Amino acid sequence: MNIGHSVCPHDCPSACALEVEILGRDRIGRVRGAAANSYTAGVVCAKVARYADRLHHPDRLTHPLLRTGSKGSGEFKRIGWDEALDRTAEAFRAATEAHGSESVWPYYYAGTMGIVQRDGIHRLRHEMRYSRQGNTICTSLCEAGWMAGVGRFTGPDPREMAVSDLIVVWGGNPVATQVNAMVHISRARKERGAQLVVIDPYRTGTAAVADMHLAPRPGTDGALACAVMHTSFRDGFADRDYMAKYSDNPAGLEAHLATRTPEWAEAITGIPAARIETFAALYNRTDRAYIRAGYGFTRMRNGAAQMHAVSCLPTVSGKWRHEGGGAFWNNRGIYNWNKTLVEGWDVRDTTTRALDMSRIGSVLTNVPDALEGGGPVHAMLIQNTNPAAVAPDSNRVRAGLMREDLFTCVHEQFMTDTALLADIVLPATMFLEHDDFYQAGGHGHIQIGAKLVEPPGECRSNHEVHQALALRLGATHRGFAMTAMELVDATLKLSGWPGADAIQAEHWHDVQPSFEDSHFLKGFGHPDKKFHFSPDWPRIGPNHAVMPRLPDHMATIDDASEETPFRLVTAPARQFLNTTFTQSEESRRREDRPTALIHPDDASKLGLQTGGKIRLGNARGEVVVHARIAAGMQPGVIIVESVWPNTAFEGGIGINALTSDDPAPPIGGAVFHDTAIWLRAEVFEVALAAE
Ligand SMILES: Nc1nc2c(c(=O)[nH]1)N[C@H]1C(S)=C(S)[C@@H](COP(=O)(O)OP(=O)(O)OC[C@H]3O[C@@H](n4cnc5c(=O)[nH]c(N)nc54)[C@H](O)[C@@H]3O)O[C@H]1N2
Ligand SMILES: Nc1nc2c(c(=O)[nH]1)N[C@H]1C(S)=C(S)[C@@H](COP(=O)(O)OP(=O)(O)OC[C@H]3O[C@@H](n4cnc5c(=O)[nH]c(N)nc54)[C@H](O)[C@@H]3O)O[C@H]1N2
Ligand code: SF4
Ligand SMILES: [Mo]
Repeated sequence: MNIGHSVCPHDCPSACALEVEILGRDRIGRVRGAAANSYTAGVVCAKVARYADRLHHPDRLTHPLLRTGSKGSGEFKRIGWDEALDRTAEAFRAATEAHGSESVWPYYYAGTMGIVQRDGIHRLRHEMRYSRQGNTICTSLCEAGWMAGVGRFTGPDPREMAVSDLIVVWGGNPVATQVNAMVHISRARKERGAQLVVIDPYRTGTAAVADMHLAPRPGTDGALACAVMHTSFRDGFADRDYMAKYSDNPAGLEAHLATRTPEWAEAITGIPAARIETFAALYNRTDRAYIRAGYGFTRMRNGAAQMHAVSCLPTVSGKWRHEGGGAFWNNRGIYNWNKTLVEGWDVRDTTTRALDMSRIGSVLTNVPDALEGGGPVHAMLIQNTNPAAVAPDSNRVRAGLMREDLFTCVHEQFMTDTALLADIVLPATMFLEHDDFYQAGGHGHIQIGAKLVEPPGECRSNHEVHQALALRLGATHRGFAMTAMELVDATLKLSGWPGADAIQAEHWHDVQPSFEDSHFLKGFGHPDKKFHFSPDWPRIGPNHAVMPRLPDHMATIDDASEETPFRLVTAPARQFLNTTFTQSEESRRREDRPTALIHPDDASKLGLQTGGKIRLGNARGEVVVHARIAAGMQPGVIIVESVWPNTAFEGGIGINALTSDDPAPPIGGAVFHDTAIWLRAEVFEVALAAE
């Protein structure tokens, strides 16, 4: 059988090297992880193994569509590509003429992580001087917190987890969200008897297989981290020589932590002090202790401070020095991209406004501060993302997308919640149907995924849409004249890497920095080469005044109150990837239905049983889900694994009706796991139905 080499394009730190069975010019079979890739190690998640279901799904969009009914009616008719592109270009031109170029807002995210197909939208944006986009929906809080202390986006090679003696998965759930990390963790457990500790508010799939699970109240990891560091100083595990050489303010930190005892942390986190001591003792006495920081614990109003606090641990005890020791969040800093051709850096005008993508609801409903002092948005190209479901404050997002004076063209693979609200819908190729190249967040490989099969119907790639719109709008950047593979090749070379042919020949190119660099033996990423316990927050983001001067619990979360006594976490679902894969029957079957996990004590107080219907709400909205009683979390914590489409919910609005688009300091960022809610059993309805 013909096997094609590719890369998983989805928004997942694993960026798996794939081997795809090619069954015909437009047909694939099974998808497997490449065994020879040292990070993928022959493993992929179940949802990608059955990618044929997604690629050949009967509901794929295959022709351009024009809305015929009222907005959101779901009534569309088939039109040709020329008409669809002409209408879109005309709407952009009309908005520009009437309201200026910044009234057009190209909007994108990470449906594909391919650099040409994902980021090429900027070339059109910059040349046309359309509004820019602040990319805050996923990584900005992690970035701010990591930058604050470490100063560079890399860390000890994730493959070193296989030679660690203790792996701490902090605020992430790799069993669901990046399964390959588990391969390396499992090796350490099998070969070295390594311990796995998971820090997560609920018993995730990863927590369920761990040696120890600490379940803090959401948004309190800063306190936990401080208590662990307190014990390091108290019990003689602080590495004073290391800190003298490699950190900015060890004496200040020690004095500050004197009062941050495990008892102090117990009151904030809800984790008993004795358990904090047990974990701290394990951490303190293990040299090869690897903290794998996830994203989850940063999706909070205090998220940047939480990430910073956690990244301080290995500095206090000097663990960065050891193989299999230190901390890792993401490798995005190692690739050295020159995106001039892809993004049009040479025509970028940084005086155009940048609108915060997480605040799309506020932007489109014309909240003045969200518009950054400018006027309303009147036209959008939405590509590679599904904001009607994934962005916070869904009721507001919907109200914005329903505006009659807003034109939207949505380029999609499926009729998503966002596409349903569009004026024009364009059908998009999938990754095996176009050329692209990829970096990895969770390891250090550059990979190329070339086109392997023909797309169905009239699907076109993102790059082809950029080219066609550029032609109609008069954008002439040389990147528009290049094919996707020419952009791949040229960008690789401009960035100092081998070209496309060379990388395709070796299948992937390993650019993980040396041991010395990734363990920061020559110093950390700041100009003074030190790790910063006292961050220079003003350098990191404009809203810095509230940030703690030293690692701490930052008490700015949306805490439980009398009216909203529960804390909601909307953690990722294993069989979906954000809303991608929500069309796949097998994924839906395995996820069952939108469900809230609830502590047994809370359930019994409310007279709730597993399967009972409950309504969750706050000032922003309400949703109805089914309850499932679950142990392994604290009372008062509710988990709704996400992101189900809006259409899967009674009332047609999904979980992000409850989440807020408050921009978290210091630099903005969505706070998906930081939501106070009330909860009601839907007994009234049950009683009525029984009559
Ligand atoms: N199957 C699947 N895989 C995915 C995704 C998906 O939706 N589904 N999404 C992809 C994307 S876009 C991303 S960014 C990554 C995200 O991958 P992760 O690093 O796993 O981050 P999150 O998805 O935000 O959340 C992970 C965990 O953080 C926990 N958490 C929430 N609040 C807190 C807290 O206050 N403290 C602590 N300690 N933990 C907390 C949640 O309960 C959850 O289990 O995964 C990618 N992979
Ligand atoms: N409640 C809650 N909400 C969340 C999160 C959470 O944990 N909880 N996680 C947040 C996070 S971390 C993120 S990153 C965001 C992600 O949000 P999005 O980036 O919007 O992710 P998806 O929902 O997967 O939507 C991606 C869309 O891109 C389409 N697509 C894929 N490839 C292509 C392509 O090549 N071309 C085009 N045109 N389209 C393509 C897919 O069909 C899919 O509909 O969601 C956020 N929303
Ligand atoms: S684990 Fe992540 S990168 Fe690997 S196949 Fe699954 S979604 Fe793709
Ligand atoms: Mo994400």
